[in-house]
Amino acid sequence: WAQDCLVSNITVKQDFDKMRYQGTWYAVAKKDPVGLFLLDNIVANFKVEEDGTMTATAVGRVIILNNWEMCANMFGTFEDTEDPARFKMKYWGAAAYLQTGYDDHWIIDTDYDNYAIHYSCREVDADGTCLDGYSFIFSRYSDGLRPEDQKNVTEKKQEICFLGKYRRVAHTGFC
Ligand code: ODT
Repeated sequence: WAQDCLVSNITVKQDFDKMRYQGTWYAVAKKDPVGLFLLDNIVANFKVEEDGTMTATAVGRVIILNNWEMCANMFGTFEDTEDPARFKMKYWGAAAYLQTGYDDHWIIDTDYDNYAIHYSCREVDADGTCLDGYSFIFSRYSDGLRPEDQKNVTEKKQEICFLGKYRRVAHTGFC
């Protein structure tokens, strides 16, 4: 199977169910974008509002204004698209000096109870591959993925062409 790494060929979770995705997810690994923001101790909490909109809060350690280390409190709303696993995420911080943005937010795969793989390509190159993107591997458990989920997660990392580009996300209790 020849891999072309085209963003338009990336497949996502079939029939994604945002109700089952709700609750707490711990980032266990991250592929950073250009100008990375969230460093570690990243925990997201997803919810579906009464009107059906998915929203999330996230915390994580960040360094702002060259050397100030803090926990960022972030908020996001997820706009639905024609594909239930592809959203547009509008995000902002509790404080004005935190990042704001509008990113793709794709759920590549999840079993809802243990692991999830999130993907965002911010800039598609002229050849259709991703020039600047980020990805989170989430676990329902702060101490990492279950051994039985690791093979599948590794395969998905390869399918989104980010294999080898992840770093571990520590949970030290900072946030
Ligand atoms: O950290 C980076 O370098 C890029 C990512 C910045 C996005 C932070 C947005 C948080 C918004 C609220 C929470 C949502 C949870 C999302 C899950 C995955 C993406 C952060």
